[in-house]
Amino acid sequence: MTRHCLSCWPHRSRRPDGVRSSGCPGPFRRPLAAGCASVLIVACTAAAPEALGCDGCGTVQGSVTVEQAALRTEGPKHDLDVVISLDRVGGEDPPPAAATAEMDQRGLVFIPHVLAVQRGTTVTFLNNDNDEHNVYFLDDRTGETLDIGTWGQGVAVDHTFAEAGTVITLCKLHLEMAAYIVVVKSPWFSRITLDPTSRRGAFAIEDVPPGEYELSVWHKKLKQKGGTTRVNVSRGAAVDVDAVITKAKYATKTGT
Ligand SMILES: [Cu+2]
Repeated sequence: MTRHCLSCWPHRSRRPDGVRSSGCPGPFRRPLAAGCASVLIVACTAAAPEALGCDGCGTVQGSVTVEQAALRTEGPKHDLDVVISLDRVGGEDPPPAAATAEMDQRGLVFIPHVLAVQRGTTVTFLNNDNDEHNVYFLDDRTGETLDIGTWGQGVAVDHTFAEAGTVITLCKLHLEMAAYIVVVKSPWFSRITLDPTSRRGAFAIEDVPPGEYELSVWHKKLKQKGGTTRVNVSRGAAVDVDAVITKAKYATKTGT
């Protein structure tokens, strides 16, 4: 997450006619303050992830099942979204992607409710309501907040998430609005929606280079039972992982 870089806030506004204008003039062109150097690097030097379409890559696939926990299965803030991600063990993740994603505000709801992106991704925040909306971030780990502004219908503001972590996304004008941006380190991740009846969902992460990884399962309320799972991907192989998420008190790793 790009925290508190207000002097070089890398957002742009999009006018209702669709033409982007600079709401923070020249953040990518002028010299940045020292604390913002990482923003410039992320924006300008990101390379295509090596994972995409690589020879000999494997697939990590499987399922996520809920145990011993109730789930909200309906409404815009349901509990069915899960993010599965892989972190390479003892090696570098590919450089942050210069990717883009969108989060809309429509009908007083953030859409999607859970957005997963690789660090370095620029998210465009849209407003498709007649009302003004605000966007501010609450870092789930540090408790730090960042308000990126309030704007009306048809305007869009970009924000680049440079650090991995969970960013709770809120609107100061509509306290019922909430979303989660799950910023992961690597390009190997998948967001799935659990089936509300079976409380289970399948996932497949493709184009994973051979090597060792830690598989993490993120859910806004529940924890991965036993903690992260070590996964070894062989050349061209598919690895099956069946993960469980449950209440934190049941998730603690035992017997180790
Ligand atoms: Cu709002």
